[in-house]
Amino acid sequence: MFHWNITARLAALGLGIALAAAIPEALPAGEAAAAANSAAVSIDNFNFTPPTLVVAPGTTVIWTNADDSPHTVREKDGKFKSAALDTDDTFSQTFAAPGEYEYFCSIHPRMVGKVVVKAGAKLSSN
Ligand SMILES: [Cu+2]
Repeated sequence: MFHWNITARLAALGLGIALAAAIPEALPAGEAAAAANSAAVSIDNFNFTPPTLVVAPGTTVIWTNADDSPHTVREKDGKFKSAALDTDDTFSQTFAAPGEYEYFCSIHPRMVGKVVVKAGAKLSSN
């Protein structure tokens, strides 16, 4: 009779994980400019304020829901749309192309607003 005393040794796996985490040290100039150029729309008391916002191309518009009710921000042709925003939630959209962007709240369609993007527009202050 043979008794096979087998020692199973797990070879340590040499996992050569090459973490190619290329983290850019600086944003491209265009993104930095966009980040610096932002405008705010408040959603309060079932209104978008200001109802019409005029911005320069490249501006990021940030909507903040200051209401207790959920709201959405939805462009009428679906160019952009937010998820339902709860209180204090925000939605951002950067506008590169000049034009008029009408939007509404899909939960309360009577709530409407507009972003006008045109070259040379001053940054609106609320
Ligand atoms: Cu709403």
